[in-house]
Amino acid sequence: MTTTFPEGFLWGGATAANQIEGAYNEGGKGLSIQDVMPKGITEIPTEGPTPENLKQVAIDFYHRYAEDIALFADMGFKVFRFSIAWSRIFPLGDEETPSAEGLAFYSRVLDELEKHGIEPLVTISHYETPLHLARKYNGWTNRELIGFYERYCSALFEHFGGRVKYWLTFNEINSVIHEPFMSGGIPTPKDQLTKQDLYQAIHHELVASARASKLARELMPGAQVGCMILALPTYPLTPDPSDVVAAMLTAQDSYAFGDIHCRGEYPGYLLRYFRDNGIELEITAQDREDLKNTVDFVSFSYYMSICETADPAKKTKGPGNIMGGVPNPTLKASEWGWQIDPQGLRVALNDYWDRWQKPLFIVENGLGAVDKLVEVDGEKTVVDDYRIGYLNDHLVQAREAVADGVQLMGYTSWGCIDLVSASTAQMSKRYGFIYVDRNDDGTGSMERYPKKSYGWYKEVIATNGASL
Ligand code: BGP
Repeated sequence: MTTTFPEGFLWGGATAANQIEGAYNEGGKGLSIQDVMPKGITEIPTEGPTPENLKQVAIDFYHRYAEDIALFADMGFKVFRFSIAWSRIFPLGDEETPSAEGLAFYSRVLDELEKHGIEPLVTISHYETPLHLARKYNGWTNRELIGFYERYCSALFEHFGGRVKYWLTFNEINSVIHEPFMSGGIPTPKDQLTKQDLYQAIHHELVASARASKLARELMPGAQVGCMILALPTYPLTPDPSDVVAAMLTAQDSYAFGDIHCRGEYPGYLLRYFRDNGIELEITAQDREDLKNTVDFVSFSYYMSICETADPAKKTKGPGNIMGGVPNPTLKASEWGWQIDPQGLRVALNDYWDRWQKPLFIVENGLGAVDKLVEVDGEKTVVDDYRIGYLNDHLVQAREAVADGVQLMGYTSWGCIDLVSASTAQMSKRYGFIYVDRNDDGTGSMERYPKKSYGWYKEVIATNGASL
């Protein structure tokens, strides 16, 4: 008998505020770092907001949330992952009092989810540090951000505590190693940022994350707090033991974040890395106490695996290796070079479960592709069999992992509705089950059209995965 997904499995979709909401200067919102990133991760941030930044309007979820949530409900979503824009609640980030208007918007979103019986899964910080905190404090390099984040969490937990059970502290917290501005609000250019400052910033985020867990336990009994990690299963490029060790060391970049969140202290291999690189962090006795507030579950994104090698001559870089590693010669890739490896998901699930023994939640997975709107039986749609194939293959592997004994809470596919891409800042890299008529030049009617994958996913949810 094939093992199926557990009863009550949380099927749904995932988004982030800056990629869907738009209304970047409405409702009392302050600027976030995304408002000066019109080109995604590739270019230097602009001085101020510029009209070509598609995130200014995004897919206008700020005004269309009711319509969009109704579509998610029609697909049968049990859970919807979204982020709260920090700069809607604290426009500058360092104020004393939260914005009533900002809180009211998310309260309306929660009303709508409750109406449809959809469980919210809230990311507290998803690549959208208030710009003022980046510019005035140099982002997370500054210890003061722990206090600002804690105040922000208190406001959320006090207002939404009874309504939101599942919380994620920082989106893809390990990505700060590669993307210090997007992930850590650190404006210092990457090549000028010292390892010392980078790891001190990481330390502040880790303490803030642990303090959020502590606060959640105090203010919201019954709530569950998870960390969120960018999963990057790392294989040795060849069976040469030197490549195996190289892969092990690269994998530790991601493991470290889960280890600290799950074990409450720094792992030995990271302390060694600090010693070897002359990094001496300021870690107070209180920090050590705080870090002991471990998470209830581990969530992660999964898009690709990578290879690693010790041989400098083989250290090629594929277009998809934005987080490091070298391409795997056995795998095909998406149009953006992200290598497609469904079995890697089973590997990651088994690995994380064995390592941390905490329930796991796949909170991002999906295929970015160029979609073409066509007419079928008089209705506009996208025939996205490639996306169905991708998702089906990954879910089959998730089911294998469940059969392996992994405790899996749920699956939220990334960009369940088309949204602005994080890396390219464009619309044309689409992930959704729902097509949004908006183009890279900002034109388009904003109409929503269900794609073929919409009906496919609805069936997957209705059958709890038996249709895969
Ligand atoms: C993750 C981010 C998301 C999302 C996704 C897809 O790293 O958490 O915000 O955008 O990747 O990436 P992209 O939009 O660059 O294709």
